[in-house]
Amino acid sequence: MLNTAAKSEAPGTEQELTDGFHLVIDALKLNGIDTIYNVPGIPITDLGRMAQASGIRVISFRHEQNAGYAAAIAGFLTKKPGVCLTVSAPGFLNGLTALAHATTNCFPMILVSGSSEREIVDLQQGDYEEMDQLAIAKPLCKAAFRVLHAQDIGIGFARAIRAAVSGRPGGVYLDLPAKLFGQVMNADAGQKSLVKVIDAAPAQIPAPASVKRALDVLKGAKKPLIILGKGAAYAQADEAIKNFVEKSGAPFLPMSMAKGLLPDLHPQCAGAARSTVLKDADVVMLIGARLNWLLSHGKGKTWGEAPKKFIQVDIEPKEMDSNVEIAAPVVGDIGSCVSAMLDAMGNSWTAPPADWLNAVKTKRDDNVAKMAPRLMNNNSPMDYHGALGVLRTIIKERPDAILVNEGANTLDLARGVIDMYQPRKRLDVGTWGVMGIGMGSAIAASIETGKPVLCVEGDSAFGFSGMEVETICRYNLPVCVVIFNNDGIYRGTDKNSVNADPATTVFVKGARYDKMMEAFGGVGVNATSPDELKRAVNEAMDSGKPTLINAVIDPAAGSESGRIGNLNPQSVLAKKK
Ligand code: OXT
Ligand code: ADP
Ligand code: MG
Repeated sequence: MLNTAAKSEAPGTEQELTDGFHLVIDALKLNGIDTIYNVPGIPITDLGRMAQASGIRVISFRHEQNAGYAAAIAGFLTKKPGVCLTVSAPGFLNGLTALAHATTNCFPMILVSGSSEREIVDLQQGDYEEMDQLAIAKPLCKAAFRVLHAQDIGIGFARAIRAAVSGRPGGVYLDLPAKLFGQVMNADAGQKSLVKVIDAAPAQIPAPASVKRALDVLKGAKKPLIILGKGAAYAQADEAIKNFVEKSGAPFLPMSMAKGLLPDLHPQCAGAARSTVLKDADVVMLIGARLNWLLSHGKGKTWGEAPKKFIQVDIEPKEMDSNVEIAAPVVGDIGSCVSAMLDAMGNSWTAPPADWLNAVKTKRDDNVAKMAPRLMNNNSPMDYHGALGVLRTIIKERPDAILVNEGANTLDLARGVIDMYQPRKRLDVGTWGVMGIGMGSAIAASIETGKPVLCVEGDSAFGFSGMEVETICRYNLPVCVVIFNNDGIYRGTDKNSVNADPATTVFVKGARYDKMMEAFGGVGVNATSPDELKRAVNEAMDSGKPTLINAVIDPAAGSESGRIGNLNPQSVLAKKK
């Protein structure tokens, strides 16, 4: 229903009017967008107020980057574009990192930003917050548009929505100069100018020949492996994927945010035998996962000596052969591709050879057995395994809770220790390994799903978005933040041998992050042992009260860069000194 702004006043010409503010809100509502993540200010303060008054949920953050990360993960969770609304220049730039992150991770998101007057910006005459935002956004997102006239708002939003969710999803920038909001037009004409996007992400059916080729390659495998990536989680084709994997009988390896698509305790899960399956598999089928740095580009030591054939299922044709030859590309949306493969498998698919399945199982059982005793300790201060052991049990008991995770050791160890049981329950740093996604992801996860959220954060990682604990308290969200406080980045033990400045990687010793939560009316707890941690997290998850637990971790427990220390360049000169 159109949101009419006013009536024209000229006698004898009375007509219903609308304006840019109302048309933006109507365009969003018409397309089912019911939440905006924003930071208010000139020129979008009233837009936020009016959107809220019209029934859209407007979540106001303390910093646009966090609002942007919230929008990005909302897109991942819902398959609808997450919308972030920012003010011009500095607000826009703050949101831009998140837009680039969304694009890199293939999450649909729209960054809507107010901007300054075109005439002044283009002549560089120094407008309030002057910046050519469209030009700056363009290389960092999938598409970028500017709307100059009220009658184009409908088309502008339609283009942005379609660009964000169709094909490979990604970030879209929509530039709305301040003047646009006040432009007035006839309400009827305004309503007619709006566009409800029909079939925004059309199914992309794979070519039957590509499906047959993929199954032929898979059938020929002696040591098959299926790798599930976050594209598979995004696709929401959970049942088809589960049926396909089970029918294939092949071990599967979930990438970090694909954990839980099938439970980590599924008998075919090879998560705990990662190096073995990557090294020894002869045929690898990638479903919604790219052969980027996280998979060592499909070559080198990680992948072993034996020749391999890759099958890749992806919506983006250009992804094929990006790092190594893809023997069987299947281009289409994952739901359609996996269903087509499942149909074409028939009823007599033969399970992979038993020696392969046994080898994977043996390695998995070994690794699980090796880790088990480390998870049971009750040391104080805690080590990572002791603390994660209790969180692992808590997620097992509450499988529909959402786990947000960032840090270095805190990330890498939690990924291995905490088993996931349901799809799209693990949200983390994504393709760029970005610190700062924590609070935005937790807030959006809670808003979009209504589920409780457990946020496991390194103390450094938390610092990137920590002020949003006020947002969590303000909206009274069921978010429990656990900070693995080891006094620093990777470890709290570094020393500066030259002067009195602290070493570059350490923070204030013994900091009490729990006090931050108390400052805003939330619950703060200082936990010094796994027992205390368990009690505090269970209480938070039961009560749903915003809670922050400062989990005291041994400052010497972590390792440099967690599990990716090998990526640090080495200085030959520093070593010689
Ligand atoms: O098979 P093997 O034998 O090899 O064993 C594997 C599995 O089979 C086994 N496993 C299991 N065993 C038993 N049981 C179970 N259930 C099980 N599951 C698995 O365990 C091993 C390991 O398995 P895994 O983890 O699957 O495999 P692996 O080899 O690690 O996988 C490789 C990767 C690459 C896929 C994986 O490591 C990965 O996904 N890594 C992501 C890493 C990442 O993105 N890190 C974040 C960036 S690090 C750094 O850049 C940081 N910064 C800089 C910075 C950033 N990032 N951003 C911005 C905006 N500014 C600056 C900063 C500032 S981190 C950081 C802060 C760090 O400090 P914090 O205080 O926050 O954190 P702490 O470190 O805690 O202090
Ligand atoms: P991970 O980090 O988990 O390995 P990536 O982000 O590297 O995952 O890969 C995700 C892939 O999934 C991208 O190549 C993207 O094109 C693809 N993708 C996303 N959504 C779909 C979909 N609905 N159907 C098919 N492929 C998809
Ligand atoms: Mg730390």
